[in-house]
Amino acid sequence: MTAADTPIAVVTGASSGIGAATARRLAAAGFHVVVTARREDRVKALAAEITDAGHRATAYALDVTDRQAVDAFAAHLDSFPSVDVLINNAGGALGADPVATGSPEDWRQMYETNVIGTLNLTQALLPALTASGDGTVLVLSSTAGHATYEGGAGYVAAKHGAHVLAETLRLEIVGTPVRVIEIAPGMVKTEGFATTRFRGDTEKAAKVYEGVAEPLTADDVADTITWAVTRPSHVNIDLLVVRPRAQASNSKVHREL
Ligand code: 8X3
Repeated sequence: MTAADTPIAVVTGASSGIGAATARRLAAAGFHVVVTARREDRVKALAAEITDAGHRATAYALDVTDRQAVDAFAAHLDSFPSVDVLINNAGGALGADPVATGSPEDWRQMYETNVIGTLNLTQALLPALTASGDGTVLVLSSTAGHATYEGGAGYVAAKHGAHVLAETLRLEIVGTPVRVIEIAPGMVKTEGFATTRFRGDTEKAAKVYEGVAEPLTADDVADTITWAVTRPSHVNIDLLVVRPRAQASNSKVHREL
């Protein structure tokens, strides 16, 4: 960790799900968390909740795809003693259509949030992470970043992009005091992921988890992220794939129906 008393961790997409759970866990582990998302009311409420629990948190409204806003955010962080950890969590899926009929606009948006958003934050904060003397860039990819499935191509392509970004960055900055961690979760039941993917169709969203005894929770993934980030500085968890026991691959899921 940095010489500063309290290390600073930036979490994107912290308005709900894995991002919010990760912010709670990192705050409890001793980080001052800077929680960002487009929905300002949500990150403000989360920061207040974390502060009320006796930990440290700051809210900042941010769209990771807006480079000017990201640069302004990086400038704002100059007033903090350091920036030690970046959790690139913002992202998500839109649609589950076959290649033959998928919407190019969905594909574009998924590339923007999952890849360009991660690129924006990583580029903007890398100088500060390096200056901390002990920085961590974490990319929350997905098992979709490692294998494909029918109806998944747009999301799978975007998550492969996020995986490649992490892998390439690790090669390029080796020798600097920044490690690059990729966490690739499989089936995680969060409040928003499937509902967003199916544009509010809760029936279709529920089908994703139908009969699966225990999909991962946002907190399971947050626990994994926090574990990876709190390893000693010289230990780099390059890539960690985490799935529920009931899931053997992207398309092999045990359902009790
Ligand atoms: C989520 C995993 O299987 O919906 O990142 O693509 S999956």
